[in-house]
Parts: sequence; C-alpha cells; structure tokens
Amino acid sequence: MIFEVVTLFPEMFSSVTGASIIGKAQEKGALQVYLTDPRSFTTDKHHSVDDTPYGGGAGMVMRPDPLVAAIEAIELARGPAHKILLTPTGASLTQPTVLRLAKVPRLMLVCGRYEGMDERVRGFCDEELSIGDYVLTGGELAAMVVIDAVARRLPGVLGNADSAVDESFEAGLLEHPQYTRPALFRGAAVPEALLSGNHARIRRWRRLQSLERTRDRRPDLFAQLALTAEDRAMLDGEEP
Ligand code: 4FV
Repeated sequence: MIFEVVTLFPEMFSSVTGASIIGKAQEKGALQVYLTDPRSFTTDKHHSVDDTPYGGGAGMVMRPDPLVAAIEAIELARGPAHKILLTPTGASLTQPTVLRLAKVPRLMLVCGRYEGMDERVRGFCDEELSIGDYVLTGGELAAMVVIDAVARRLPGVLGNADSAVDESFEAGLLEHPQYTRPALFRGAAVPEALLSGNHARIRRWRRLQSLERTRDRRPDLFAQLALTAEDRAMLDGEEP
C-alpha cells in the first residue's frame, strides 16, 4: 500500500510515519508514505497557495492551481491513485470505509487548510471524507487518522493478525471489555467467565458484552444488527 499525502505541513507526519506500528510497517515494506507540499508547485514569487474568497468573507481559501499541479505531478511520477479530499463536508469515515480503502493499492490524501480548498479541486478527486463533525485547523490530522486506521488492516502490519478480530465496528458491534493482570485491582476483580478457561463460555460472555454495549451506547448500530437466536436468549437473560 502506498499513501500519497498532499500537505502544506509535511513535517507533521514524521510523528506518525516514523513511530511504532506505522514506522515498523514502513521498514518491513508493508506500506510507504510519500509527502508532497503543494507550495513546491506555485509559480509566483511569493509561492502563494491561498487567496481571499470570491464573494468576500473571512479567512483564506486554498488555490486550486498548486493543489491540482501537485496531484497531477504525483500521478505522473508514481502512477494513478485513489484520491481523497479530507474535509468536514465529506462522508463520515467508518470502519467499512477503512476496510474498503485497505484494498486500494495507492491512496492519495489531500489535506485542506485555512477555510478549505477551492471547490474546483473536488473535480480532480474521487471522494471526500470527514473524520468527524468538527472543524480542525487542517486536514493533516484527518489524514493521519486515515493512514493509521487503514494501515492496521494491511497484511503484515499488526503483529498478531488476531488483534484485528473482534474489535469495535468489525461486525457492526462495539468491542467487549478487555482485562489483563492483575486479577484483582483495587477491589475490582476480573469477571469470572474470563478466568474459567471455558472457551465457549468466554466467547458467549464476550458476545453478550458486545451486544449490551452496542445496545446501550450505540442504538444506531444495534438497530442494524441481525441478532441470532443465541443473541436474543442472552439479551433476554440467559446466562452466557
Ligand atoms: C476535517 C474533518 C477538517 C477544515 C478547514 C481543514 C479542516 C481546514 N478534515 N475531517 N473534520 N478539515 O476539519 O477531515 O481546511
């Protein structure tokens, strides 16, 4: 997987691309991250990447010309990419979207700044994604979120492939509670089912915990679940 990032602040990415799992994944060749600064594609003496909005209004807007020149130069140099604009007006990033993007060989993430980018840039991209209903100072953190979430789903990135199983949103469910040593912590014990060694019981206990958490915290997800007879029995009070 190749990540191409178009950003006015490439230095922001060293913390993500150089560290921990993502950094190791790059060393292993499981992924690569290329950073391109659109300022390198400006043609005026001031290297202008933004300008005032037509029609007036506060702030500045990213000019289309350096952004599109950067996008085209990247694809000319390294091949076609699936191009994503990071913007609050985009579709919400969800785990199903992450899984879809993890199948794409080359992903380009275009980061906005200021009041956003000129609308005409969207015509050169394939989709727009938002990481949440709030406004950031730039799309870079959103791009890092996409890189992190997608990279976790690439072969060879997570040390134990099982880590990506049973996690939140994988089957439209929130993940069950996790416990580790000590067995007793400030008077709070680990649930007895997890200490039983009975794998069938542990599976049922975890499934019920996921179902109850999703029902109580994310009724929107719970409403979409296809519950099994076992699910219903446990939700109705049957012991896991
Ligand atoms: C954002 C988001 C986001 C808006 C103005 C960058 C900023 C500036 N990107 N999900 N939420 N972007 O707030 O993706 O251009």
